[in-house]
Amino acid sequence: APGGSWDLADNGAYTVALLADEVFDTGGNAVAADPALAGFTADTVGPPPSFRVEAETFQIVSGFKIKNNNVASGDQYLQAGGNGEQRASYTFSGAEGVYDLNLGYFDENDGQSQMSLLVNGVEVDNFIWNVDAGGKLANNTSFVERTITNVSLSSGDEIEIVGTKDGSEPLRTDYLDFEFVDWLLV
Ligand SMILES: [Ca+2]
Ligand SMILES: [Ca+2]
Ligand SMILES: [Ca+2]
Repeated sequence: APGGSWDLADNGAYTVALLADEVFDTGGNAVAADPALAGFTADTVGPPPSFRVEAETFQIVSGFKIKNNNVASGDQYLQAGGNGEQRASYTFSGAEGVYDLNLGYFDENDGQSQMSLLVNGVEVDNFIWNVDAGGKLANNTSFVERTITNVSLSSGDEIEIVGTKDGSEPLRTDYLDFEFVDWLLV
């Protein structure tokens, strides 16, 4: 391959040429040169681009309400609709692979909520909103991202966020970014 391995820049049509005096039969007779012995097309698939799914587009299973706020991505986020379990789901439909997930949310300083992220009912992360770095409302100071690394995903997998609000921190959840890491090993 050009450069030693196949990559996107190498995609295209190739011709295999046989040079003179390079291939011989058992009697020592050279096979005639053939400038167009064979051809093939290289069609390497590149990594899928990163993409964002707004939390407010998740299907609400219990609790969560959609709130408007122009500090949020997409001008909306999910927010706890009361005490008890808040749950929302998203059905993954991207390319099969390993992804880093970046959850954008507002970790306010007036509560320490709890959230889990599940894939097909299996918990892949569970964390307390205890960054508490900024203010007590949704704004630039309270906004944080949590990265959940190396999550294997296939089309049709159900991703769920499940949490419980605490104090005056109502679990304001903004988005989930999907960053492709690698293809799934088969
Ligand atoms: Ca907090
Ligand atoms: Ca608050
Ligand atoms: Ca949002």
